[in-house]
Amino acid sequence: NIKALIFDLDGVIVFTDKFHYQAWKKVSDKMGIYFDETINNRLRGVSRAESLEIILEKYNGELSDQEKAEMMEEKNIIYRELLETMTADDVTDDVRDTLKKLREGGYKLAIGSSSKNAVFILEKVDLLDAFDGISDGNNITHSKPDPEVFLKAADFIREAAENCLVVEDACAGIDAAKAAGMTAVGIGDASDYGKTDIQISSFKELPDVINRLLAQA
Ligand code: B16
Ligand code: MG
Repeated sequence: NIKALIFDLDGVIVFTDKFHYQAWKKVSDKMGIYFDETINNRLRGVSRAESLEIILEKYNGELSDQEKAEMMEEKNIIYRELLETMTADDVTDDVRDTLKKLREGGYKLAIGSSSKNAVFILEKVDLLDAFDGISDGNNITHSKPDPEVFLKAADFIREAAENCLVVEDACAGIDAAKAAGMTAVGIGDASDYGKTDIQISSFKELPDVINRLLAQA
């Protein structure tokens, strides 16, 4: 019985991969590391530290933990400058209206994101109040595909995992949702991933998807 929805942030509610790309590109260019959009696609849903490890596959050399930390810090400063340009217009009407409709329907809504910048992003796009709980990169020790981020989200909104439906754009996120014992809805990149329970092509299909699940229950 679906009583709550947990949303991934990047790739579902907002689209910041272009900013991740620009920021990582600056940092990798400075180090002479090859980086392109294809590599950037592999960073979807992956933590900052794991993203750096993927980028460093093209680096011939060894970096100390301190040097890696500096690269991540530099990337994050550039990324946050780019995030500063975001406004309410960076969320589609479909997303905003659907969230409103779901809340009016009595569903609890939460965020389950790997990002440490989740609250900052939600503030910028004026969606902080749309959610009852936010689980993000700051409250987890294991990133997706580990279920921790979604289990914490369910905890925050006091809902049993089996009553939660997760909306995700990344395969690692779908795996995490299934490992948490939740229903997984794939959108965007994850929409044709074999492990999704339900695939959608647009956010506004969500209320119908839930109604269908409730009718089956
Ligand atoms: P940050 P999500 C993820 O967000 C992004 O998809 C991923 O590309 C990024 O590396 C990760 O957050 C960490 O972000 O550097 O801001 O902590 O899709 O889980 O909402
Ligand atoms: Mg995502």
